[in-house]
Amino acid sequence: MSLPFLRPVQRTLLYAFGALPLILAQTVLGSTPLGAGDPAWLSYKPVESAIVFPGGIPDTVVELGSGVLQDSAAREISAGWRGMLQHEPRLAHEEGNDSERQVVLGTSTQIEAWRPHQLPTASLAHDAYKLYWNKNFLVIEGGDDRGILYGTFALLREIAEQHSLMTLSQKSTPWAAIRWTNEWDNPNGTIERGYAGPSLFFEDGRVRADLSRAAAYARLLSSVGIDGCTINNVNADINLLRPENLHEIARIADVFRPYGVRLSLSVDMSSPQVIGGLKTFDPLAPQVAEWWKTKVDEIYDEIPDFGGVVIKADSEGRVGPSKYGRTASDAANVVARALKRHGGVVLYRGFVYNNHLDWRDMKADRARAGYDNFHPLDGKFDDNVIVQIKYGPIDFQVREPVSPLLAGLPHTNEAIELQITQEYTGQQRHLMYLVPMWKKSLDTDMRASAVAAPLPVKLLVSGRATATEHHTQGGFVGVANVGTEEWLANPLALANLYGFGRLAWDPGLDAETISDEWTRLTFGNDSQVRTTVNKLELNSWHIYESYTGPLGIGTLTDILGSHFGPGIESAERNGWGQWIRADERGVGMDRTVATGTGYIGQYPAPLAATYESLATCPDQLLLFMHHVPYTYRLHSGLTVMQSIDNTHYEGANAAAQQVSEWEALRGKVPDATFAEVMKRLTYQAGAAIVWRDAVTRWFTRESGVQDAIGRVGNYPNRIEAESMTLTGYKAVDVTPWETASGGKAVVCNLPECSAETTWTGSDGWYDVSVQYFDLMQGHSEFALAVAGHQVDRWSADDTLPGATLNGSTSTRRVFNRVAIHHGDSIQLTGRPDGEEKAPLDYLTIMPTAAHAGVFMNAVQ
Ligand code: GCW
Repeated sequence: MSLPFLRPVQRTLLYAFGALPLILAQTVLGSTPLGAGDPAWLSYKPVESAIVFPGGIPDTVVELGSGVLQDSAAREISAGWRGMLQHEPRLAHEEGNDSERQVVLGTSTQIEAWRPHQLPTASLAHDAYKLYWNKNFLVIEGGDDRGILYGTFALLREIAEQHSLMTLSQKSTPWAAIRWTNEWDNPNGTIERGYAGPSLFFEDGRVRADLSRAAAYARLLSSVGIDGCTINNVNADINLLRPENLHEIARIADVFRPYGVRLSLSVDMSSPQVIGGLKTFDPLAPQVAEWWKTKVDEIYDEIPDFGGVVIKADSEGRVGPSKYGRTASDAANVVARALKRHGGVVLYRGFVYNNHLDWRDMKADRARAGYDNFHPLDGKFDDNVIVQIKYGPIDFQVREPVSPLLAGLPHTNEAIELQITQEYTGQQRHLMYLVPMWKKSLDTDMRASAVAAPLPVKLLVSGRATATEHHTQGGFVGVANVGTEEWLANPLALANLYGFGRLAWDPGLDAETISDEWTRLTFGNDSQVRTTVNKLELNSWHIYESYTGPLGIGTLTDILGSHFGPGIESAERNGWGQWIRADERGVGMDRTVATGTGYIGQYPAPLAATYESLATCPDQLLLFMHHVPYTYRLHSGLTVMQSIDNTHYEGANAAAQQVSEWEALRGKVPDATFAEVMKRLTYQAGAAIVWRDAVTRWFTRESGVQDAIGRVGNYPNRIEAESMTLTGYKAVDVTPWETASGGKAVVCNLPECSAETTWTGSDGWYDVSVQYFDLMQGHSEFALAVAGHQVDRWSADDTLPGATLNGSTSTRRVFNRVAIHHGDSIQLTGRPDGEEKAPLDYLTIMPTAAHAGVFMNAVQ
């Protein structure tokens, strides 16, 4: 049998047809890191120094104090001056000649001692900074040494944005004390819900020997004001608390310290029993309290600036205080008391719910769980406990109302938990800038009364919302899950890590400003690059939401598997409680007080009233709050069903459009970045079609309501693999059915199979796309031949999440501008590899002219 794969691709044919942008023929997401310790937004590209420092570049950096933080600040200024201004400053501990321009670093106290009574040293809070000129001195004053470092990064940001610093005068104080990331890293080097390769911290069950990436990460965190990092999974490996491991973990704290990042650990509540050998882990047992105290003292012996612990208990199979009939506050407090004298805190997660709910019970509701479990404990937590609450009551969905628990703990410290890693939001393969979504939560007004002043969530997590004994601090936790592949693998996803830090520092910043800052720092100040990148980032939430979960229903992803591709019914009829309650009559969870689960009643009255009434409930949250018929008319005037169809088609078209927008930046951003983003946007454009078709077909079948303009189920340019002439290939059903066109695919159980069709259209130039499945394991090979000539071949070597044919593993290969004549044979050949049986779904053949030569029109 001839092996088409061994024949060279017929390049002459490709060139003759002007094989456009081969990049568009690329569907495979490789894992090519741009290099260890990639500088991300700290790349310090050259700027016009005459604009920034019209009076001359300060040539000396004077550290008034000493210590690692001031040293880091001075080193950072050197790096910034070198990269952006092409000058190497002198580092000194004493000022030079008064007539020379110099940068002076010091705490308020040091500055007062340096120029007694001459400078306006207002009292600065911890971590706060001021930047100002005093004669020839550009002063970076910090409330403490960490404030100096934050001020330094702020100054460097100003330079990178090429602002004139002639009249620089800035003061900035962080919004809240807790600005942490959580990393869900496991000792074996994997990261739960991490999408950028292995851990920076662990490998093969131990702390990595080389921690240079961890150090580089601390620098990135510090540059946006993040002051804490929890290095291990909240599903905590209990062994990390053993003495030999703590000793190793201290090495990570050592590389964090120069950047003011305090290390913290996730701990398991059963530690006193499992590694302490006690008979119990009952938080009220004196020996348990003693164990925690001894363990915490041991930690501080190793890590004197240890930040504290994160606790996930009584949640998703983790044990907790309920085993002994104790409460979350009992559990949090026993650990908090051990930490107290060292200045450490407990972040106790509010993500406690029953994952064995009875789906038949129309009053059961997972969304209620946070409030039901924690509100009764308000005021019972010690003052160094902070309850860490996910922004929404379910689980990091593409749209959720804000968790009512945030307004339900007036006498408790609270932090909001945001997710930087894109678990349910496209796993960094889909573009989604999360800042606008986070801001929506932070800006939600939880006012307790119609006449009282607004009470936005951002105020609730500041620690200043109410003056009570146990409500003194708060903050922001971002689940980052960075890995060794360029932090978040997708270069554009780094705007989320950057944005998280900036918002935690100042939630008043708007999403546009943050995107633009990040873009300028990352790519420079070119206006076309700024416009394009900002547009892509700012539209991305809307686009992703449009082709996934509509009207607040939840993301509609496969919740029982990878949380990536569509899997609509996975939400239904199981104990996880992410129900969408869709049947032939209607859709949505009735969470009203009047007839539903009563969830809405957990909100303060005015907000509850808004959600309770169909007249005022926003369309975007309709199906989260209400069960309605498919014919229900939205405020937009569309019926629910028509809105689902329209948004999914618009979303898929918009996703395709992103590819051509990015194409315009070829040569304007680094080549490797360009290629990596292009691969991902190209993949996304195809995946959006898979999503579109799955969701619209599923709801059409369920509701019996047809798309008013006939798009759903009608794909004129598509040829199903199972309808082609098959040699060796066999048709199989795909589960869930809506994730394959026609519900079927073909698979090959022989060394090689083929699927062939004869072109019945007219002669012309066409773009051909092949929809196939690429499983996590296996590298099947494919070839496409037209009129007997191979025009393309590729390997299914991506690592899409999944081992079966479904919406998570469905992907496509696009080949543009190929000449096809009436009567030509079009043949696909597949060679399986292991369990990956060269699976094919369908072929699409579109006239090239119909869409200006670029394969971007998703309507196919
Ligand atoms: O979103 C879910 C994730 C789990 C995670 C859990 C949590 C670490 O699917 O992987 O567990 O949330 O936040 O604890």
